[in-house]
Amino acid sequence: MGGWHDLRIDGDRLCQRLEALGEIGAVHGPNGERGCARLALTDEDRQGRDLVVSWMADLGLAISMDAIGNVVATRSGSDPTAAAVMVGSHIDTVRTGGRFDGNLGVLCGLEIIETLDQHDVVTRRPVQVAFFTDEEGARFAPDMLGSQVYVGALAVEEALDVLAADNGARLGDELNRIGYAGPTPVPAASFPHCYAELHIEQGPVLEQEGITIGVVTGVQGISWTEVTIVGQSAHAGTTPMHLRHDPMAVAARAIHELRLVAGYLGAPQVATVGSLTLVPNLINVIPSSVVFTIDLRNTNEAILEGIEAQVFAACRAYASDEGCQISMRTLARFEPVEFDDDMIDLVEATAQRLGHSTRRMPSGAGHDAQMLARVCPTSMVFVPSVNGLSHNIAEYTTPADIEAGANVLLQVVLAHAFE
Ligand code: HGY
Ligand code: MN
Ligand code: MN
Repeated sequence: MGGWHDLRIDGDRLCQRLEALGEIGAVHGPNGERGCARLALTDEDRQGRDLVVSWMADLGLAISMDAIGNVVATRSGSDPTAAAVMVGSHIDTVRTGGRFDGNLGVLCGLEIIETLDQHDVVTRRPVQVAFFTDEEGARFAPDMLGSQVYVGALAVEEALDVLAADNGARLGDELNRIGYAGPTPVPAASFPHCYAELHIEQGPVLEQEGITIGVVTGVQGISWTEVTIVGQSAHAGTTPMHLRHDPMAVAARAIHELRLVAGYLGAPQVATVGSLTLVPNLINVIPSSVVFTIDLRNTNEAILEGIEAQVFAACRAYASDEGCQISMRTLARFEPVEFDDDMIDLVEATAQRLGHSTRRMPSGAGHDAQMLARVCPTSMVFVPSVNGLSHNIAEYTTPADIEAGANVLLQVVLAHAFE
């Protein structure tokens, strides 16, 4: 085929950037694990943003920052009126995050652009690399917050008023504090011609099947709920069991029910209680209140709605049995997303042309791509996660798989950039 079909990225340069960005908020484990903690809009996130923006500037890109802190950097094409080909992801992490989740997709975008520059490639369409604010949602729910605002799925005013789970800070104030409340209006005035995202799988499937490239067909539905149960705080030693109103007893039954229902439904249903807070959280005091989160996901919307109804009804029944009050707050709710058939086919054909094994699969994790899919043809490229680990400081993907995924993304970009 020749021409741009033979173009390849510089894997070492990409891995060096991953290493450098991974040093910001670095978390070292007892067994040599090297993770990252750059929760959205913290000082570490600012430092990470500053480093990536400096790399964008070094590449001479036109950099725009919008009102929710999304950053989009553009390499010009020969036709300035043409809609851009966009790649991107996020650079915020969970508190026990890895160096690859999100970061790989953004830094691969920079690597693609540097490769095009190195080979004096002139594309017709502009090529853009973006990082979106608060993809994780771990500090400011919902997740994919910045890309939702970018596509118009969430009003910026509502997003700016979200309060942080850790210290109650207002998102808009934190955005101002770190200097990333940008001038570009949201939603975006125009959308990309297409969007593609390179991301680690964050699960065990590719590794277990010995597959290099995951051709992502869509993203499963996501349901996040915060449950607050209020009981009667009392002495642990003097209060008979039948006279208690113990919110922890309600939470324990609810969490057990969650596991039973998810187990009964089987894959792909998943259910997680990742956060639980007792007040006053003391050994000899029956709690006054318990707050916990429920994360439910399924590729099938009807089944997801079914488990939500079943679990929420169980929570209410258990609270009533115990004489406790219960309230629930939806933190995030996204239906399953199907990506664009042509983009999926392109990712698959490109990976196979480059000689890689492939398998089609939905994403278990949420991604900015599921928001971009609302406004332009979108798909994703997955590469394996060692031991299937992510949202864990042991998160790792090999340089060979990183290079394979990045070259697939490069070729997907070029397939659209000249048309
Ligand atoms: O929760 C998720 O799936 C993503 O990491 N925000
Ligand atoms: Mn991610
Ligand atoms: Mn993540």
